[in-house]
Amino acid sequence: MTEFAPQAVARVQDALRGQRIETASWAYGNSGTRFKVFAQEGVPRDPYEKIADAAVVHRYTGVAPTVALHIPWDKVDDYADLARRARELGVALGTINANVFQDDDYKLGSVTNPDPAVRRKAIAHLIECVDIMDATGSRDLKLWFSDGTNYPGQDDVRTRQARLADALAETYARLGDHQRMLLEYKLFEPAFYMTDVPDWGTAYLHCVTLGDRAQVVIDTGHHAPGTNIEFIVAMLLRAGKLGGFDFNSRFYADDDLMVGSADPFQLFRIMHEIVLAEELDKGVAFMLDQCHNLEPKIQAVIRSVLNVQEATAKALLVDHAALKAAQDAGDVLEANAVLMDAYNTDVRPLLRDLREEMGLDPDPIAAYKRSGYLEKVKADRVGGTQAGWGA
Ligand code: RM4
Ligand code: MN
Repeated sequence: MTEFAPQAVARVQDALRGQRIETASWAYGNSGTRFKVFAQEGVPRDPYEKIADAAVVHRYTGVAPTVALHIPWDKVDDYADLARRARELGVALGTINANVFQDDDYKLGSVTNPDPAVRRKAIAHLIECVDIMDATGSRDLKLWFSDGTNYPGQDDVRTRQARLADALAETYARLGDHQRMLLEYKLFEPAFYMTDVPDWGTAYLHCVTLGDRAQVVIDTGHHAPGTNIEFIVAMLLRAGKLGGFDFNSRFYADDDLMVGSADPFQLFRIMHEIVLAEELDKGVAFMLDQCHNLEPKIQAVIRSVLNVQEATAKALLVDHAALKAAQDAGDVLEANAVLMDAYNTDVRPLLRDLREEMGLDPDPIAAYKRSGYLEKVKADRVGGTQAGWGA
């Protein structure tokens, strides 16, 4: 195995110290499939308890200082108070995710619905989410639309695109100067014949029309099998349109498994593009969008944060000068070997050292387990209704 110079290790550790990974409030609640939601003991019963769990993830990892909210799953009377509580716990509220996919009204779509009254309702919700961002101090509004059709001929494709463009423009106009709109795409599901924002090209076209603060978000689970996601990363970076990631893993469809579990090499390749473009600390949001149906949730979120860190550390270890020299010389095998040397490095010792320097336990999962937090919340969080988006 290649030995890396101490200066290279120090540079990697510096970059990792500044990395930020946002966790998702819904990862802490109960989740499942359309067949069954398996409840877990100790699961939060309200947004305040979800934030407490997110704060625990940050306490042990040191790199997860924000938590994303999903509205209305995380609806509270006073968002400024929720933000204050988050600050007390050492974290902040992050991206606001809009939800226009769970009302009966949205059967034929939300912002693309043929009925203008339904479209108005959906747009009002998107604007309400910006009001919430003002109260929470959030930078990003993340939009994912389940809109689409199940049968050819069900509705007109171009008309639906025009409705979508109008809704996005109205919402974009409501954003403050420091706020961004992140538009997510997804290949299929729940619509089966045609999805209104199925791919990065569609998301990109809308974002270009809207302006600089409209950016595309890549949910790693939202592609066809075999899609070269790092190519999409490179294209969007080149166009200045990569707003962030919803990280998770997939084997089949939108499985929402832990990032870096199904294909850690893919995660490395994605982070390599980010590092190459020097975009690690320039505003690309690294978010988790996962559900932990079987495994203990907080521990799974910690594991996911560590997986992103490990992939980033490996990407930072790529010797760019050697890579470029091999590429320029047309040395296919050497170029590939430079990349694989970095990927095959065990970065766990480097990360353990870094955590010690940051005043953290070198083994976040062991430290979390020793803390007794899960046992405590299991005992405390009795009664009430557990959070979950129910399936
Ligand atoms: C969607 C999409 C969104 C997420 C919802 C729960 O598939 O990934 O980002 O908010 O699921
Ligand atoms: Mn997502």
